[in-house]
Order: sequence, then C-alpha cells, then structure tokens
Amino acid sequence: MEKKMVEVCYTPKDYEYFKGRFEIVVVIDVLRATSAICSALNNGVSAVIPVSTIDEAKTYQEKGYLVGAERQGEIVEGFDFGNSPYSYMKPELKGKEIVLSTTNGTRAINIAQEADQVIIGSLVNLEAITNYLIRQNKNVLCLCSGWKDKFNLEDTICGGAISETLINSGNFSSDEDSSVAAKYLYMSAKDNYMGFLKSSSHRRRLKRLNLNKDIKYCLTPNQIDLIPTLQNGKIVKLNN
Ligand code: 3SL
Repeated sequence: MEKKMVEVCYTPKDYEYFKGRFEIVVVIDVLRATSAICSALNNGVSAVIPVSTIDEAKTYQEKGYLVGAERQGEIVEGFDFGNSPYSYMKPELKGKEIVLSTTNGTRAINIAQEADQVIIGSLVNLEAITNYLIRQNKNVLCLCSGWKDKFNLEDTICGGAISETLINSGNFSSDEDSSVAAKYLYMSAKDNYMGFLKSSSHRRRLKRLNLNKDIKYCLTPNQIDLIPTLQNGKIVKLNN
C-alpha cells in the first residue's frame, strides 16, 4: 500500500504553501481554542460556530446566540465568555449552538475550511485523533494556529505528536523539515509537557493572567475521546 503524507505547517500564514495537497487538515491551538472546543462538545454543546472577527461575533450576539470572544488571552468586553475550557462545562450550555472568536484558533479553522475535511485537534483528544486518522488512509496536514502568524511551541509539539504516531503506524511518511523538527520537539517534550513548555511565550502570557488551571487542563493529554469536525461552518462531533 502506498504511504500517505502527514506534514506539519507552523502558522496559518504558511498554509498557502501546503494547501490543496491534503484531504484532511487538523487545526491545532493547544492553548486554548481547540482544547476549549473539545471541552465544549464533550460537555454537550451541540455546535461551535467559529468566527474570525469581533464584528461577526457581535452579529451573532445580536441574533441571540451565546458568544465567546477572546483577544490577547482576555475575554472581550460585552461577550458571554472567553476561551477557557472551563467556561464550556456549564450545564446551561448543553444542547446549545454557541459562537466563538479567538485571536488565532478560530481564524486558522476558517482559513482551512476549503479542505475536504477539517478536524479539531489538541493534546486533550490526541489519541482519539490519531486512531481516527490511521483508519482514514488519507493525506493529513497538521495546521498549527501559532500566535499572530508566528511559530509557537505548544501547537508544533502537538503536530509532532500526531505526525510521529501516524508515521509509527507504518502507513504514513513525511518530507518537510517542519515535520521533522516538530517530531524532535515532541520527543523532547512528551514526558513533561508542563515542564517543557514553561518558557513558551503563550504559556507565560496565560500565567500572567492567572490562567494556570487552564494551562494544566490543556496540557493534559487524552482526557477527551471525541473528534470535533467542521461541517457547513459549524464544529460538531464527528460520528466515527
Ligand atoms: O489564539 C487563540 O485562538 C487563543 O487560543 C488564545 S488564548 O489562549 O485564548 O489566549
């Protein structure tokens, strides 16, 4: 059987150099958007509508939706919640469609939307994602959300974890140096994500905002056994 490709793209800005060659794009924003989306669906939210701008978020709010909005790690004034995975565990959100706009994660999801399939990955659902991808036998791109179009460590490590697991299955290979480097970062970090990421810039940013509890949640792998996927502009649970 011919091997499929798995590659890691570090930022939404670099996506143009990869797009079109991969049937499945896994969008990753470990701190915190894709972890928060996993938390929301795991806690019974029926769909998350990702929007890129605050203006779009306001339009949904005016229509009566509950809307989460984050910029620079903080809740944007006037919205119902921000981007903490814990905000999405509230019983009143069960069964609801909600809207989310974040600095990088929701933008990356929307940039990838022309792919055949977009799925949402993070450390919290790492094993669910890799088991699913191994069964699909399709070319996979891990698209890191980064920070304002710059490289970040935590998304790259998660991309490295996905690509390394797929390659170890024997059915995938990768070509790009970005993927090789992501693998080496993952191998250095995998025994202690919290420790390895101590110096990452976004972890420091969130720590300054007293969001240590969120950081711990987002860096604890394999707590959620579901795969969020983008369908007609809404992120829903994949029935696999
Ligand atoms: O950039 C994003 O999309 C967010 O995940 C950033 S934060 O963790 O909410 O600050």
